[in-house]
Amino acid sequence: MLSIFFYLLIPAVLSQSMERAMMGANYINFKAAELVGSIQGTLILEERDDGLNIEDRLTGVPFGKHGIHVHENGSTGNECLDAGGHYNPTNVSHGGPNDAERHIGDWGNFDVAGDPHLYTFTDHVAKLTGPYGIVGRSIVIHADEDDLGRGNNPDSKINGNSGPRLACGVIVSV
Ligand SMILES: [Cu+2]
Ligand SMILES: [Zn+2]
Repeated sequence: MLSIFFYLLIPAVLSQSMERAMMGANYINFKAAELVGSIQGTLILEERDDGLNIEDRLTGVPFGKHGIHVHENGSTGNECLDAGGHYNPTNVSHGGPNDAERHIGDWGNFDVAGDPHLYTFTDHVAKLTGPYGIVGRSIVIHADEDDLGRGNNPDSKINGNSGPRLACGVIVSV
């Protein structure tokens, strides 16, 4: 039953977002990342006047908090390790989504309490295109909580110490 539910809903999200995007002049800035890994789902990204809108619909996510970031490489091989580190073109420390110092795609955590996980948020730093555009790079969802750079772990300032990679997807045009 769950898989039927999932497959019915994904096209609905896609077409709804696509319809919205097609109505605006910025329809070329409508992208998506299809995940591979132990989580199934799609993230829809749309650049709007008020920021980058990210809409997700995921299934199979263990309940709890999971770090989500934009990683440097547009590659999902080797169980998402090929995605590389956080996309960090200006060589700054890792942070949370509301911090002044953060990586381009430091989106904090998904706090998952249901399956499927449906969530929409707006980021005011990451952009799809331009000098630090994230199209062609990848999104990674981690097994553990992102400590937003505030932990005592040596990895906190690098990647939030959010552990293994559950799933990843390359940001592409749809
Ligand atoms: Cu990450
Ligand atoms: Zn980061």
